[in-house]
Amino acid sequence: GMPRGDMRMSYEPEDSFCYPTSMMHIEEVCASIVRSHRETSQYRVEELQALRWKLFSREEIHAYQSKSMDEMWQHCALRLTDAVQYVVEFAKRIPGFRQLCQNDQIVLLKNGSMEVVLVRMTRAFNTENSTVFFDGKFAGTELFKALACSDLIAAVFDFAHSLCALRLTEQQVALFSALVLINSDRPCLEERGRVERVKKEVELALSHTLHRDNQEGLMNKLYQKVAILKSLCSLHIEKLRWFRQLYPLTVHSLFPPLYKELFA
Ligand code: MHQ
Repeated sequence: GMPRGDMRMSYEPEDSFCYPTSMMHIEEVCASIVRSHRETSQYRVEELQALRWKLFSREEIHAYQSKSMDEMWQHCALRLTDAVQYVVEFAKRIPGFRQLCQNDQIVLLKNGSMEVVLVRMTRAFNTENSTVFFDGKFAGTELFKALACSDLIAAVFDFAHSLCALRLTEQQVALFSALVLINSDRPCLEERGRVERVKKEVELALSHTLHRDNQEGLMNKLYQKVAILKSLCSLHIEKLRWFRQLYPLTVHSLFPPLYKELFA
């Protein structure tokens, strides 16, 4: 199952996050989320920037395209799971997340971790040639041909393009990622009110940052992206169901447990 051992957090008084909202407090929430993002971001932006012209050769692309469908799915599931693991770590460090009940923590991660991976993808995306950092180099959509879900891949790349166009700072990416995770509209939350309270804090932190950056107009644009993220993640789940019907044993025996737990 979900690494419950991992998810179980030391006891903290439950009102540790409901002191009155003051400017000082919001600054602290901002700083804490930005730090958590930095510490769990898997790759630093400067690192990714430096590698952005390191492309796969024709031969390498061909090798990926020649993989069998189940082999390529397994490979991508592994890469995605690595990325998701960093997002789980990020979530645990969002002020208030660890104080939510375990059910709600899992609900938020099941619904939001892939969405945050896609938000983080913008840091690893080169808009000039539509490539993404994958396995140490930059890859275009054609490299993922063997997955046989070109519609999903095209939609994910389109999304990366449109989110990159907003030119978010690292701070804005951090706070937007937190807002995507702490979504009190997710089905099956047990203590929706508490999630709502944490969400309000994160929302305040994001709007505070946008105000400081003189970019309040971004808030609406970001909320538009939330809807697209939701549809991309449903498409991912739909593709996984389709794949599992074709290759049940691959999913059962070879996919990472965390990937199955969150998405299957
Ligand atoms: C992260 C690093 C990172 C890691 C993995 C159908 C299916 C199973 C998968 C990257 C979709 C294929 C992912 C690996 C493809 C869209 C997935 C496979 C930021 C995100 C990033 C770059 C992931 C982006 C999405 C990728 C390429 O820090």
